[in-house]
Amino acid sequence: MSTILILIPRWHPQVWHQAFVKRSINHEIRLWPDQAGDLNDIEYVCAWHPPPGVLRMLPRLKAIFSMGAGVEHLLADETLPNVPILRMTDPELTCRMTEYVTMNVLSYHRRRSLYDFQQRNRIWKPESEHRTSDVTVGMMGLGVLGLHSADMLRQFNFNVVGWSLTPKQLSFQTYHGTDGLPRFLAGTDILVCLLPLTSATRGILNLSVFRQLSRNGPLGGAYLINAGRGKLQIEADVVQALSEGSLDGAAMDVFEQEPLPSSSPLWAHPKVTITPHVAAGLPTEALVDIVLSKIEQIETTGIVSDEVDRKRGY
Ligand code: NDP
Ligand code: OXD
Repeated sequence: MSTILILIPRWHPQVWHQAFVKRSINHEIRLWPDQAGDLNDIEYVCAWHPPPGVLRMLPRLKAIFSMGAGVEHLLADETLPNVPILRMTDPELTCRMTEYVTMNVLSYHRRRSLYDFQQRNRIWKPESEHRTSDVTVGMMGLGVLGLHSADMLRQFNFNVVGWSLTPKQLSFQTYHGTDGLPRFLAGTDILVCLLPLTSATRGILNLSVFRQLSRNGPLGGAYLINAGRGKLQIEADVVQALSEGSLDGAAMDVFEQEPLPSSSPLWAHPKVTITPHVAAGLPTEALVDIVLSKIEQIETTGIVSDEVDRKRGY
């Protein structure tokens, strides 16, 4: 039996508490802050944007679970204790992200917003057709999520190119590092961002990057799909790029500030598609099961999987 603390002040802690209690008869479940009990008991923490300083108050902590794949919300705490950080990876979560990416790439490829507009205005006007192989999708981030999305898009026969920090040997064209970025961007019609937020990637989706995208492809412009993190993008630059034509559309699941303030010009922008950070959302029970099986693995085998490299920041 282990003692697990739920530390997710931004979500609905009671819902999570109930889900954990229901599915883990072998564990004692505590809830931050009111039902945390004696902090000396806590062995595992499930955290999402924990208040800085709380985790260092847990002397018997064995591991910290990020309740998402991203971990910047944990690494921001300078007092983080030196125990393994496990991030959320799971085949279902990966498939959810691939659905989101594929849905938006297909929307741009099949001119969804144009035909929606035409329907609303009773216009019958077929556009010229093009093949998926004529469209280049540039995948920023070739990790768990980026690679799975890339594979799916290649099944549709899109021309996929990729960009990562380190070199890769894959069956499609890849680029890496700052030196490889301009060549990666120059051929890209639809830019998909599945990067983690680190000091190197913050603000990477900016006007200079948008202006380097290809605008000569069959879509007649360039498109952005960002489901990585909001602080990867400069939102004022997205708006500027859309008005000057460096971008023709943007599908955004994540934002500099979440919830996206009602004053944001993105809400009403005709070329922007907004979802409220749900690209790879899973039901609470599914996430609880993932954590519980990882705890079981640690307790029975000592193996810690999906551990974050703190130096890299992801
Ligand atoms: P991974 O850690 O598996 O992959 C990260 C990828 O980004 C790697 O290919 C890595 O390169 C690349 N990368 C990191 N830093 C740089 C850099 N400075 N320059 C170029 N490439 C870089 O992450 P996942 O695929 O699992 O997830 C990616 C992100 O997606 C998460 O961090 C999270 O922020 C976001 N996310 C969003 C969700 C949502 O619902 N909106 C849900 C889940 C995740 P290399 O391979 O060389 O190491
Ligand atoms: C994640 C997320 O990081 O949902 O998993 O954003």
